Amino acid sequence: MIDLRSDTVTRPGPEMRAAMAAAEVGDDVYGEDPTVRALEERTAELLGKEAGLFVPSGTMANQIAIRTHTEPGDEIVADARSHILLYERAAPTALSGVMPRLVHSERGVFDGEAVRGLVHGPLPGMPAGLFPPTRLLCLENTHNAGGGSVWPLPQFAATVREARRHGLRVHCDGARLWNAAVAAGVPERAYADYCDSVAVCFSKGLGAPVGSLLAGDRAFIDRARRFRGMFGGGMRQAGVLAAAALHALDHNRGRLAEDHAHARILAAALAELPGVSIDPASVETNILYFRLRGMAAAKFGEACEARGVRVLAIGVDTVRLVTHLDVSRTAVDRAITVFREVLSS
Ligand code: TLP
Repeated sequence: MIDLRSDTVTRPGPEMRAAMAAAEVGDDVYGEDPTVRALEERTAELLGKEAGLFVPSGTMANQIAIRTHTEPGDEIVADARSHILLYERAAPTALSGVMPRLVHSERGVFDGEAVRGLVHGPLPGMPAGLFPPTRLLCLENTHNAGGGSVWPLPQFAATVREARRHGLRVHCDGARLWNAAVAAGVPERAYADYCDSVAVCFSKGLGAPVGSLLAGDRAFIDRARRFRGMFGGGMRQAGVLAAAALHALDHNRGRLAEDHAHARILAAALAELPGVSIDPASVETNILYFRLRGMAAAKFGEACEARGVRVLAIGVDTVRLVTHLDVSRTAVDRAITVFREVLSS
């Protein structure tokens, strides 16, 4: 089976499993797991931050960040189709009691003006303290629902600058910051330098089975540790998982450009097929979306699955494909053959 639903579907290979089996471990809630510590230090350094906190998932990393930056009754600003607002089960309201204010953008990438428009200014004649404080800006890079889009670094910097002007703190959902860095040709920390906190995932393009990390300054991470415990994310001998993440950093970060090339090949082939709408030029990293005319996405998905290719029917007429470690060039060619068969049958 060729699984193009997500880059979360990768399975650890023999070398990664060997690294996991050999990991030195301890009770991480006591701070005694040397492999977790090594991962936290290494990733924080890579992101140019003082400290890191290993957590089970990207969702938890984002939600701990929101809880740590805010107090109930605050507002946060995020793209309307950000993962934080679209796919995290209303956690910002349920767990942090914050009010989300939405930026409506084309591909999840916007500018300072959009932020400025959502921050309340003092209004003469209105009571002081009428509006809740707007505390946090959340940016996503790459942007999943935006089609794996990459923030151009100067635009990222300018948007953050405007947010700072209004006293906002800044969190980056960098589940796929690795991909953004490769596509933009800059180190991850070039983006991270502008942010107070960054969440990165090891379980997506990097191919580890589990694990994400939240990075920030020491005081932020100390406070975040409290909320990791509150949200049930304290793990014990988590070194077996951290070892997989360290292995992923060493071996799988350097190959992400291959996934991006595979996504471009898929997009170019799809653009030639009847009944498919896709702009190949919009494919910047390892995620692509296309629309179908004349066939429901779910039906397309079933027909592909019957031929050994899994895709994600993400809407009535929209399909998502994600390339990753376990999708070879041969698999890409096979998937294209299957798409052609299904759409011409
Ligand atoms: N995204 C998953 C699904 O939830 C949609 C996927 O298959 O793409 N931030 C971003 C930008 C993400 O894409 C994801 C996962 C997360 C956070 C959450 O990570 P996990 O699944 O580890 O909680």
